This record gives sequence, structure tokens and C-alpha cells, in this order.
Amino acid sequence: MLYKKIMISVFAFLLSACVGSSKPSVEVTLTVNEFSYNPPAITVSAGLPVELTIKNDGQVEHDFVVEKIDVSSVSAEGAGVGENHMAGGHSEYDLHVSTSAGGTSILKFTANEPGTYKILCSVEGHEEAGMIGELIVVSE
Ligand SMILES: [Cu+2]
Repeated sequence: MLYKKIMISVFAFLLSACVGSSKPSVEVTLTVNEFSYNPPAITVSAGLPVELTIKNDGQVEHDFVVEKIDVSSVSAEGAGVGENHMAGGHSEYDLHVSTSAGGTSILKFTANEPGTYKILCSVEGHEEAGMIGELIVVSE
């Protein structure tokens, strides 16, 4: 398991190094539906601001949650952001944005610590249905 994580991190690092050599990419788009994130893993650089666009192609609301991560400069806007859990019910999440069916929302943040973090959808039953992903933070 650890080996797998290390290999994924190394691969992500090499991939980002190739892409990053021309221009560091800070804009990431995720498409969500029942019940997955596409792509299932996203890679960002520690210390660089990220603008994550989440497009919900599904028939129901979904959200993007990272329960524990060291982040700063967090803000969220867009369709459904104020609905469901965002208004305080899940303030224990370090990163969270909801996106209504057919909508788009944007989550801005800067990740401070390299590592691999689990993404999950906190809408009831969705994580159990396999709606998880990975946020990979690499050092610059
Ligand atoms: Cu969901």
C-alpha cells in the first residue's frame, strides 16, 4: 500500500514536472456524476494557488470534501455552494464545496503540505457507492 502510494506520488511528480516546465497549471477541472470524480485523482503543487472547477453532470447534488488537509486562502462560489452542508453542518471539513445537479462551482485553495489526500462525496450513501478520489499535493 505504501509502495503503491509512493509510486503514484513519483509518477504524479514526474508528470507535473513535465507539464510544469512550460507553465505551472493552477486551474483544475473535475467532472462529477453518480458516483465518481473524473479524473479520479488530481495533482497540485504545494504553495501554489489552485482554482478547482467542479462540474456536476449528474442528476443529484454532489460535493467535494477533503476532511483533513493543511490549506489556506480557501473560498467557494457557484451553483449549490450555499445548499446542503456548506452552511455550517460540516465545518469540521478542511475543504468542502457542494455542486447542485447540472451546476458548476469553484473552490479556491492553496495546499501547504505535500501528500496524498482522500476526496469524498459527503452526500449520504455516495462515498459508500464508491464516490471517492485522490488529491495529490507535490512539492514544487
Ligand atoms: Cu455524490
